[in-house]
Amino acid sequence: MTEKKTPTEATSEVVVPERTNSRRRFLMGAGAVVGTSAVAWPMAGCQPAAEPAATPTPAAAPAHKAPSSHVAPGQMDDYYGFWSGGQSGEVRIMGVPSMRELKRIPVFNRESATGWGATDFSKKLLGGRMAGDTHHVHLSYKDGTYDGRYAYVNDKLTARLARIRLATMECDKIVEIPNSQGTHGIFPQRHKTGLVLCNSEFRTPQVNDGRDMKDPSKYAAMHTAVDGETMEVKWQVMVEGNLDLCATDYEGKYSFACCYNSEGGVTLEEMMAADLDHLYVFNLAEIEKAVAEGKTITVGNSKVPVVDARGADSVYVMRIPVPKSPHGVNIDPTGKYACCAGKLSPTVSVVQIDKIADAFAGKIKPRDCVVAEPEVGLGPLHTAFDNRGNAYTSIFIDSVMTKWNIADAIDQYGGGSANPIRAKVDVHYQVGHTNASMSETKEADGKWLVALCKFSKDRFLPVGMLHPENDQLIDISGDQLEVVHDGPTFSEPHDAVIVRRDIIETIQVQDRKDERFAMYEAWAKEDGVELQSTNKVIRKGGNKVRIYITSQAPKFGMNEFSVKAGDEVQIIMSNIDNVQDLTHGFAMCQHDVSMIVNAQDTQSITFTASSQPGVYWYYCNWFCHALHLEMRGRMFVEA
Ligand code: RUQ
Ligand code: CUA
Repeated sequence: MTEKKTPTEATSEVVVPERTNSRRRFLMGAGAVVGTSAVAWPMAGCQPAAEPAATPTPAAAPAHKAPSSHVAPGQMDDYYGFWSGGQSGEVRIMGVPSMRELKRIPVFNRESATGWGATDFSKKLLGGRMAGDTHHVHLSYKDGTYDGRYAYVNDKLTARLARIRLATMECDKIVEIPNSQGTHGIFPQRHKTGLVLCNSEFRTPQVNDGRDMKDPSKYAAMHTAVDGETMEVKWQVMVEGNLDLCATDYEGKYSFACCYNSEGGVTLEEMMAADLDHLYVFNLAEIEKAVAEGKTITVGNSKVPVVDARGADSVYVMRIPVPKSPHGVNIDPTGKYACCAGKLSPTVSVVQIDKIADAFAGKIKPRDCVVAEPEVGLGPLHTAFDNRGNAYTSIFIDSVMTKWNIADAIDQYGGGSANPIRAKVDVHYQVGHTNASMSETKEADGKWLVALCKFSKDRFLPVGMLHPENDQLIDISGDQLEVVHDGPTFSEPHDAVIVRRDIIETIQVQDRKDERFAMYEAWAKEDGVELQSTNKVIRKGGNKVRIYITSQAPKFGMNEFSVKAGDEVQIIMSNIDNVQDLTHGFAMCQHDVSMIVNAQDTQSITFTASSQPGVYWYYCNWFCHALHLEMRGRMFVEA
């Protein structure tokens, strides 16, 4: 093992070129290489053999020839892309291949446009929290492909899992995961809407109540199962290593987690010390059996049953040794292989899933499940697939995408002469996640690949200190990889899935089946009113006032109402227009109140009336009609 350097030491040796753009790339490379240069395993074979040279970036397309991703004005995309929104806490919907942003779905964030985080229902889901960090979006499955019902997304910041109902593209559930910090990788089961498995990346004392704070050897992490239908936490498995990315098989037998810190370290140096870390395999049937039989503990205040699987391999968990701080684990569309990207090793370890049962039974060693380990480049992170037996791995340090063939990689590992590397293409720059059209399903179709690059550097107009990230679209339909589109993005989409458009069916006016309608109906029943026809001020006890109001373009059902200074005012507004996209809003001047109310929808929001008596205008803040500006009324605040 060569001597380790901290990133600061390494970068301080770098002669900084004049242009800031190049400097940034240089620094990234130098800093990142600390990880790899310090890695002994398996550096012996680390020199890329006869790999094809990276394809040069295509020059700007000539004006007369549209790129293959061109979607003409008025034409629709073939795919929905679901992008996480990173630190923005949201989820984004993109059209693929045009890479046009179609919508933002607020989830863990406060959003002014829709009132998410301010409306009564969203406040209830968020429980007062206003920030999030979404990384991984995945859709619910049936028989190995998407069923179009739900999307699930993690929140790393507060260890939460949220669900989006795809019919409305709105968040309908959020659950907080106990005994966890840094919930990172998530993956739903693929045979049906079953469990959603969630990894906590940060190890903490269990119980985290002040005990064992300074003793990391007592820290542990949780692999948590949430019921994808009810969004209740069903069980947890406690393990010693911190868990990164997550995957599930196609049969409902196993879930997988990459563990990059087998050292149990709490500093960078400690976490990078070992040459081998692990791919954890969780045996779901055995875990559920233990839960059913009560062979569980509880941790802290949580009632969730916990299977304690720390220490040695057991019927519950097996640890397959893989080099070195592995990051992404992805299952190929045949369901046969789990591909685990080495991050600090230039390799991807390919685990043959049908060997796992023998390893659990002790007939073979866990490491014997590895059937290939191709060298794909420096800093492999995530892998996507086509329908022709090829894998596409994002290579962070080299800033390339590598296409390699799984069968050839297995042949090479077994001593054969095949070269699995098929093609490479430069991406710009430092690619993190990647995904291909339908890649996470058995219906992978090998058409489009996205490379979510963490840095764009010199590719766009400079916009201040932070440059956009760059989501690049790559045509993978041919033998080579062709970058066809640069997509600047803000606030770090970490991951994306690309879904055939026929799978998604949205509603055009609210069907009033969302869970939140039960809440509105209960209030209406209590007050003896009909939500969609009532315009009325109802004084509740004390200083509480409930206001039922309707909207129908271009008028509110009530032009004025009166409250007292300091009243707690709840607006319950129903949009009774029954036309698609005929959206109204309710905005109250000087009160920080703004919310969207879609066609046939009801929304509610609660605020404190100003202590300053006077006239306050409310208005419709979503364009709805030629007389949209006239759609307003007065709130009289009386002393
Ligand atoms: S991680 S760059 Cu949050 Cu998905 Cu891999
Ligand atoms: Cu109603 Cu604008």
